[in-house]
Amino acid sequence: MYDPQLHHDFRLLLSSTKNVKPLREFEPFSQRAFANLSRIKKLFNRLYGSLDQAEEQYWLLIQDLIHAFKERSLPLRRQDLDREAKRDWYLNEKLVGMMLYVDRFAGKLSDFEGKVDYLTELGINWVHLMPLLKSPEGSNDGGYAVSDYRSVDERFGKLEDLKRVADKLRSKGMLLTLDMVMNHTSDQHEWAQKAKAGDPFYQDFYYFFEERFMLDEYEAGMPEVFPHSAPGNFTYVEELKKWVMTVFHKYQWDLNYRNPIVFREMLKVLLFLANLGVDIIRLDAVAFTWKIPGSTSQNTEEAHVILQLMKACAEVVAPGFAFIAEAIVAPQEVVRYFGEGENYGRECEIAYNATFMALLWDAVASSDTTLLKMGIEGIPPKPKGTTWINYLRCHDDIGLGFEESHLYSLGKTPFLHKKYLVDYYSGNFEGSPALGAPFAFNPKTGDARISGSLAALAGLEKAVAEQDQDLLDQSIRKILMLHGIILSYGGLPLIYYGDEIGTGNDHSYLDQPDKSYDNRWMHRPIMDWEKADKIEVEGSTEARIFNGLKKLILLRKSSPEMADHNSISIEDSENPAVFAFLRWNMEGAKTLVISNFSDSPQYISSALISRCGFTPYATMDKLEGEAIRMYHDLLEVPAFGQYWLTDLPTFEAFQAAKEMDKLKQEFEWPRGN
Ligand code: OTU
Repeated sequence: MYDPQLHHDFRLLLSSTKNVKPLREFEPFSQRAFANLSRIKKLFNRLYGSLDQAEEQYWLLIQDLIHAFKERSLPLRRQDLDREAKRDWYLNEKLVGMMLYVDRFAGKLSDFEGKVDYLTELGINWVHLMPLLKSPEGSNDGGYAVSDYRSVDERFGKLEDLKRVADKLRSKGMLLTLDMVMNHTSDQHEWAQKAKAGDPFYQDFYYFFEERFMLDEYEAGMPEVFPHSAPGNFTYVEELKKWVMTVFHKYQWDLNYRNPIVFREMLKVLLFLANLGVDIIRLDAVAFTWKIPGSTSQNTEEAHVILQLMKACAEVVAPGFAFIAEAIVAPQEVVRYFGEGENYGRECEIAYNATFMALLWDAVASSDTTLLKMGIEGIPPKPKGTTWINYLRCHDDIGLGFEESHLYSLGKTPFLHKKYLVDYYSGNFEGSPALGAPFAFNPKTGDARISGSLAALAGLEKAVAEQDQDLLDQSIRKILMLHGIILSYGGLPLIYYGDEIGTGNDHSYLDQPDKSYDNRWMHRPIMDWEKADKIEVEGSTEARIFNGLKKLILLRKSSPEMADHNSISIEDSENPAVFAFLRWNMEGAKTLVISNFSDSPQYISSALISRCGFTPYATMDKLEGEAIRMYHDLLEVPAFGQYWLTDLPTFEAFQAAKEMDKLKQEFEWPRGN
């Protein structure tokens, strides 16, 4: 929107800011600013318009943007322009991610550099390095309690090391994700320390209450995130004789975004991380950032405005910088983080598909994909240009909140079904091969979530311990089948470190007082590199999983229909144990992914294949690279088996492809082609 006064003032501000010469270099920035200034103002005023300092703070914010752009390196500015032209750089079928703790995976950042080849060997070209900014020794929630957003914790090295890693990844064409812990700081952060020392300016950075009754209205509506280890949402600060809001642990103080200075400070942190060379930022706990007394204080309108405003500002400074919303909330709520209404598609580009993840685990425990299908269909459509992170495991627990009406319609009682799943994955159910554990059991509600590594939940750990060959084979198939799904389902696959070699639970956390209260540490292993070496041993469990995954990754990358343009349809397999979906693109490429969630072979009819536009007897499975064989119009899907079905190339097409290959080898294509 054209706003002459705003634009005039902006020009004035820019030209009076030091070191913005040559102005020519600021051209793309100014253009983007002109396009966004009024929107930024509108969003800013929705949060802060009623404050006396609103106008002043708005211009300070704009000045922050100028400074941040000034700090942005030339290669990153150039990359921004490229990415603006290729808006779908993060929707790509070529992208495959892994998340890992640098210290637990490799040691220091400098050691991590030496492990990058291991990742590329698997086909990983995007890494999420879990929290590595400065955080207190001892309890720090795995780094999600940051005490300094501008330095790297010495456990990992120095800021210089992080910059070097970022550069190295970029030079290899790999993407980097870091966390932005935006809802809270550590109680050791300078702001918290100053607040504790009595400085009212910094007390305003947090939610403080002098009397208990003042917070009761907040507390009444707020659920507890860690009821077992951190009950309640407030902590008494003895020094001040005041209560401070602590939704997570008592050492994680919730930031008060009602204060525009907090917003600005956190935006500066965000842009600082962008300027380090982070490509995609994971915004932690985005659902929690704006509290309203009496409400759950999650997913509030204002929490969305905060993100929209951050996005609009980031677009001006660093348009090649994407946001992941870490909102582990109901599907109707998650999609709102992509932006809705006039902000449709203008909030976060990426969000965790936690519902899909939990539904997959439900289907595994039930050998039945009905709830999975219903659940997916219940996820509202997302805007084009946005995408999911599809994952099986991460550093957190698995929440089991399913749509209750779906469960009732299947004749299941939500509470009992959840209990079944918790028992199943804790190995407390007859016949369950799982070795996980309940997480955050809440005696008040009877609620619980699940901890445990993929290998533990899928039965592999038990198979190894009991030397049960059948169970071993079965769990490897299960692990590959599940990965095959996240690698082909619409979105970005994110593999959890250690899962590529079937790492089991790690119980060493129990001896560490800073971790023993939190059993999520059982699935945050110290990487066992001797085990990883076994990927070279033919037939070993590690080799079977690693190579199986590698193949799936290669196949994803060579199937352009795997790029996420909302091009997916869930298909009716007419067999509850079998999950089927079709991926396609506008150029006519398509793949039908069929997965069997049971431990016995299942059959699907050729009608499914025909319905998806294939000729049943001229269809091949990309995974095996051969034509499928059907008997009496039925296709057998082995126990925990999977197909990626596509057209069998005709003899002519095959010949033509061969010719093409020959041609490619004989000619060197002219440059620039
Ligand atoms: C996130 O968690 C992180 O992933 C957790 O590791 C942190 O403990 C937490 O934030 C605090 O920083 O906020 O939006 O196990 O699923 O706390 C959801 C519970 C979150 C997590 C939940 C999640």
